Amino acid sequence: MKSYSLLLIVLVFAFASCGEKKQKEGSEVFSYASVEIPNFNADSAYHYVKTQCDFGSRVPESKAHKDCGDYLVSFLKQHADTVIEQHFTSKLYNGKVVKGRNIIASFNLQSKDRTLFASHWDSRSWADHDPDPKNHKTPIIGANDGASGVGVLMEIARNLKLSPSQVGVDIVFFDLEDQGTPEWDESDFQDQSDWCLGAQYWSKNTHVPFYQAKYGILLDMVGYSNPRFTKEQQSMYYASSIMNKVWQIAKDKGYGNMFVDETTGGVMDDHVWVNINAKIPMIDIVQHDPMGNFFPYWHTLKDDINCISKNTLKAVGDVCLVAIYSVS
Ligand code: AHN
Ligand code: ZN
Repeated sequence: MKSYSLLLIVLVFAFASCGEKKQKEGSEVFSYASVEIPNFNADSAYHYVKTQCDFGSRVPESKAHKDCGDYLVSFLKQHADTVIEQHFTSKLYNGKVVKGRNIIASFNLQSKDRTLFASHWDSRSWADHDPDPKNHKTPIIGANDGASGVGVLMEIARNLKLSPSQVGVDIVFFDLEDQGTPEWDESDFQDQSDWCLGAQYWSKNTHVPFYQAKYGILLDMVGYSNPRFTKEQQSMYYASSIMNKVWQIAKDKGYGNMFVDETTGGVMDDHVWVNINAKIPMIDIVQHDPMGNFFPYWHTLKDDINCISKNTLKAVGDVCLVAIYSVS
């Protein structure tokens, strides 16, 4: 009799602590809060990716770039508390000065505890990695390289409007990430400062003075089928505990086949400048392999909507939503 009531007490406790499942990753211990996590709709994210692609290549100084920028601003204005546009100019690798436009949307401005999400929204002006050399000077559509991360974050913005989060969230769409020196040009920027021009600008001129976030997540090329998101070296250098946390979330959600426990070399991407200049620990979720390659159609004319897998968008979106709503 006595042992039955003991069993009952144990069971009640086991149930009560369900939402507080403790996780261990290295020395890191964190708990999932028992809050409802909104549903990331992959069809919706796919639609946002396609809409961007339908404008054409979003390369600097083009109509598609202007129109897509306007679309992103108007979308975010319908979902966020505030939207700030940063207009700036930058010099490309060849000395040409172009206009850039970073777009920043903020949610739950009251909260001092903030998380930063970002992606680049420009597409590359040259398909310099295309197998056919005659395409090397043609702009790409950038469905995966550009639109995928933005599409996932738009779907997150839609969810944040419907189900406001405890933490404050800032979503930044960086411009001019992908205009680094083409492979057919001789110029050599040893420090790779010809890439990520929008992130370089924002990280030195944040949209509000002294902006701080607890951590940041950059999404780059997050739409290809059966991706391998590795623990990229720059992210591990600046923000290993965030990276381990996010990979643990992915594993717990059943996405361990995409978020693999493998380290790969550093990628020059927007997060590097956010880490260096804004001093916000930011990781990059990016498809990358030990040879330093990205997805098979990287910087080719085939980086179009056919590259996009709803499963991949869903996995990345789900992981980000858990990070926002359920992990402190
Ligand atoms: C370099 O190739 C130097 N960086 C890759 C960053 C990138 C390009 N992300 C998307 N396109
Ligand atoms: Zn690129």
